[in-house]
Amino acid sequence: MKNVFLLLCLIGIMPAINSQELAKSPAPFGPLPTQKQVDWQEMEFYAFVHFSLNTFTNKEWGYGDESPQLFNPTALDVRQWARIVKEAGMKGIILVAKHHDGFCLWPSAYTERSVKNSPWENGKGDLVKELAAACKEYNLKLGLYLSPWDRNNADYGKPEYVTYFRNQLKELLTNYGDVFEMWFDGANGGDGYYGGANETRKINTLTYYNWDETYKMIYNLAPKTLVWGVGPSEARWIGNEDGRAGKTNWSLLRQKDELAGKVHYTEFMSGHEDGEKWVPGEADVSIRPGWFYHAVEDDKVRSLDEMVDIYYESIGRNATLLLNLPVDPRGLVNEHDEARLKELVATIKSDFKKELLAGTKVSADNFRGKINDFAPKNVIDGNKNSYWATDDNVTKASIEFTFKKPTELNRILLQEDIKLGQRIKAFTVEAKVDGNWKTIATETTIGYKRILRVDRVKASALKINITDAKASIVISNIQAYNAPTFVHAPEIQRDKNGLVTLKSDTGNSIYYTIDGKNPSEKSALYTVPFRYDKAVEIKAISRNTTEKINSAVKTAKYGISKENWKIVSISSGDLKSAERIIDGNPNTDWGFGSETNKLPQEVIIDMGTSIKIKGFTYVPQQVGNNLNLISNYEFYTSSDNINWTKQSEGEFSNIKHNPIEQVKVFVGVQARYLRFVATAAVSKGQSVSIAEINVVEE
Ligand code: FUL
Repeated sequence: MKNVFLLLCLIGIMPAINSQELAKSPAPFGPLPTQKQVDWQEMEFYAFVHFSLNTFTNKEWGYGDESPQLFNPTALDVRQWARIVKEAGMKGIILVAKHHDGFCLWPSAYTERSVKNSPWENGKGDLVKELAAACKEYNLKLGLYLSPWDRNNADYGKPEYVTYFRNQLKELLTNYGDVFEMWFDGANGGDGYYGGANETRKINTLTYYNWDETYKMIYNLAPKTLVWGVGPSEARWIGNEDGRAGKTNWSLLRQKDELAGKVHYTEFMSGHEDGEKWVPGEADVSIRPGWFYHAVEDDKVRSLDEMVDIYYESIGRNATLLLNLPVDPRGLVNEHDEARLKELVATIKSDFKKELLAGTKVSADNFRGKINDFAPKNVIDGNKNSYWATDDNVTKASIEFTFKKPTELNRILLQEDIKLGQRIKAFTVEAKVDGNWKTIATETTIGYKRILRVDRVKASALKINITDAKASIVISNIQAYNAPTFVHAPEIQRDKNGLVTLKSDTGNSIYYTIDGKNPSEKSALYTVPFRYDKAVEIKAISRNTTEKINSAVKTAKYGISKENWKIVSISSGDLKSAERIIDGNPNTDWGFGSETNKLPQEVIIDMGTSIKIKGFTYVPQQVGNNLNLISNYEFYTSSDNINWTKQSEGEFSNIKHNPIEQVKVFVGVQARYLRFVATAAVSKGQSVSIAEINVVEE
């Protein structure tokens, strides 16, 4: 008998240890991801491309009446997009195949509003097809955005439109190979062209599209496609368009409540600890303020500082990162965006250059079984399928890493094995510095991936204490790194009177230029605020003088200062307080007085002198929960405060979810007086507020 056992062991049929020593794997806990969701989460970083009629009309949302003839890229090259995305280490591209204005980037059989009626490739082109081929060539996955809202379609709001929408979905899911993600945006219903009706159409997003049926159809046609957004989706919006997840981020959601309209989108940042379904977060953000390309934003590409924060606050907080590269009217990813993306990738690469825990001695105060199956050292073996697991019911435990010699570190990366559920509710990190344990982080969830940025410590040992979990602990990976010191670029502010203040992290020096040249440590050293009231481009860097490292360059462009600006009249409230509209500080705002709910409201500004302007900007209120946003406006100029000319009117598209400075340009005009009228608010019965009005000088 003994011989038979040995023989079976030798040929590998039976394990060579007796069954009592063999521990059972931990049972899965709570809602679990499907394999599709696990594969998707492992993609981590992928690109978004917004490119459509809006690129040519300079809008964020088209009304639906724009001519397809305007779609005319001169040098469109999808292989350039794919190359840039691939080089950045991203794993796929989600293309906006149809945005809210209804224009289709593929020759849909169900509408004339598509590339087939554009001059591009003489109407023979199919952008979805071209991109699908480029993705294949570069080994990237293709995802598609089909806007459920269609401001062009005459049937929008009727059952016929839902059939149309599904027909288009069918086209996209069957003609272009695998689609890894289908994106359904939450903006639905409102005013639009609607086949010439030019009216407002409200629909109930929860019921109108009959999502259950629509999803059934999708899964029948394309079971590999993960569906994002509205409806019973498999991944959720992160609740903002800044690309930032909550520090606490559960991949769970009370989706039943959500589908009953009981969840506010701000809850998406953290998900729900008690959610009944696995619906992980995807953080979406554009590399510049708008989703579509606007030339005026060429110098407003998000700073490297911001991009690095976004990376750590999305991928580093258990979300995926969907980064938008707005393709420009040539049909190319713009060079400003490509340059910033490269800087981001270089920074992240150098942050994670050398892993430090791999050679350490690992121990834990608890692990299941007596052999290696679930031993603590599994977290440093580089195998994502092996893990450290505690005995059932052990929800508090510590894992310790001892370095061969004291080691400097400032990044810690942790991963749960999500196939068994998301379990950890709280943990702390301790470092042994000069023989004493010091707590360097106190945190909440981990999930698929959590990355902590901590102050650099020189530690002889590192300890992770799981202090609370829903079930036994299952951690597949823990790493540590010593990222190079990141020097934050300085802040540049100029007030109404032209007083310039530069700020940087304590201990750093600031150098600046006002002649447009890039500053270095040889440029002027900033010591105290200085006055500069003329039009100027200020460029500044921070320098960590100990390590001799400079930050990226921060640029701020100003027209002449607002020193001579005055509020001439305001439709409600007092003139003095309304000065906040022109005080040069976006963090102070003016809310229209008592009878505020009544629109329109308006302000008249005297710039003190006549200048040539080609646009204005409205900075919405930045501070607070209710931003009192203006959705529609009229803008007039005058040289005498008597005769006014309307220069622009329209909507601040997408301001609700992306409350950034709104830039509106028009044909250059000489003006001294400005009249800004708020004609509609984002929420009905809401007061409106203005943080700042600026002009775009010619
Ligand atoms: C939003 C849309 O309204 C924007 O235009 C953009 O497409 C963004 C990604 O989603 O809600």
